[in-house]
Amino acid sequence: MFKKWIKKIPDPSDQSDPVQENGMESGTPRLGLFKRLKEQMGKTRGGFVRQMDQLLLGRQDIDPELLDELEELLVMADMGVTTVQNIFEKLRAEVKKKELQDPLALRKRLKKQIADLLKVPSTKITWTPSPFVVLVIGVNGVGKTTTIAKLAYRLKQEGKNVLLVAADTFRAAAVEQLETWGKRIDVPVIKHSAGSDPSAVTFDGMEAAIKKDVDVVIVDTAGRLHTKVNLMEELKKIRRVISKKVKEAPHEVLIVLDATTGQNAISQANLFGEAVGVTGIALTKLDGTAKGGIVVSIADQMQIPIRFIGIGEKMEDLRQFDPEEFVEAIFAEG
Ligand SMILES: Nc1nc2c(ncn2[C@@H]2O[C@H](COP(=O)(O)OP(=O)(O)OP(=O)(O)O)[C@@H](O)[C@H]2O)c(=O)[nH]1
Ligand SMILES: [Mg+2]
Repeated sequence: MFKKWIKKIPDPSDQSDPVQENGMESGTPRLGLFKRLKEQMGKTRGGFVRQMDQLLLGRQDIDPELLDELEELLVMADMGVTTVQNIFEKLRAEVKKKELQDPLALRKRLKKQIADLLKVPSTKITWTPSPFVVLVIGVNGVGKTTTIAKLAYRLKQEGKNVLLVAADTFRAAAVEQLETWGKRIDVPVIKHSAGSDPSAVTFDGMEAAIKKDVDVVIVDTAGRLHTKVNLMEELKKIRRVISKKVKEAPHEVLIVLDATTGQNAISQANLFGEAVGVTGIALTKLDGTAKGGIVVSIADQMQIPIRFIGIGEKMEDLRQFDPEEFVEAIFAEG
C-alpha cells in the first residue's frame, strides 16, 4: 500500500565525474560543468527558447504582433505575468524610440534583460559558524531528500563533516530513504522510528552534532501532514528546537521547489515563508521542464535567493545557481 511512496533512489556510483563549482571546490574544468548544464537544460532550450527563435526567424522588422506573440510565449514558459509585462514595457519603449530595430537585436536585448533579472547580490551560503544548520522544507515530492543527499555529498567532498537528521517521520519509508542515502554517501543519519516526534529527532540530531563537532547539519522534514496547519506548526516546533540548541540556528532555511510545478512554486514559497521564514531556494527538476522561465519569475518576484538548482538525478546534478551561466545554457545555440 505504501508502494507509491517509496521513491526510486538513483545510484550515486552512476556518475561520470564528481564535479563541483566555485565556492564549493575548484579544479574541475568548468567546460564540462557547463556542457552538462546545457545538456540538462535541453528541454527548456528546445522548448520556449526554440519557439522564440522560430518566431524571430525570417522576420525583417519588429512589429507589434511579434512583440505580442513573444510576450505570450514567455508567460507560457512560466516567467510570470508581472515579470513579462515589465520586460515588454521596456522593450516596446525601446522599439518605439528605434533603439531596437531588428529581431536579432531584440533577441539579444531579451537575453540581457533576463540575465539582469537573474542577477541577485548573493546566492552563496557561507557554511559558517559550525555547526551550520540547514533546515530543509517544502511540499511532498519536490525533491527535498534527494537534494539533501546531493548537498551532503558535495559538502563531504569538500572535506566537511556532515550530519543528516531524519525529521520526516510522517511518510512511510522516509527515514529509510534518507538512511539509504546516508550509507551510500557515507554520512551519518540521526533517526527515530517512523511515526515518532520529529522535534525529538531534531533535538537528538542537534545534540549529536554539537558532541561530534559536526560542520554542517541538514534536517530533512515532511512535505505532507494531515493538514497544512499541522505541517506549519510542526516546522515551527522543529525550528524552535534547533534554536534552543544553537542560538542563531537554523542558519539556512532552504525551501525546495519543483520547477515543473510552474507558478505554484511561488505560492508554496510564500506559504512556507510566512510560517517559518525562508532564507534560500533550491529549485529542482529543471531538467524535466520545457518552461525554465520559472527561474526568472522566482528571481524577479521573490526576495529570497536561489541557492541551488537541480538539473537531474545524478549526484553532481545539484548546482550552485550561477545566473550568467544559466542564461548562457538556455540561450546556447545548437
Ligand atoms: N529529474 C530530476 N529528478 C529529481 C530532481 N530532484 C529530485 N528528483 C526526483 O524527484 C523525486 C522525489 O524526490 P524526493 O527527494 O523523494 O522528494 P521529497 O521532497 O523528499 O518528497 P517527500 O519526502 O515525499 O516529501 C525522486 O524520484 C527524485 O529522484 C532533479 O533535479 N531532477
Ligand atoms: Mg523526503
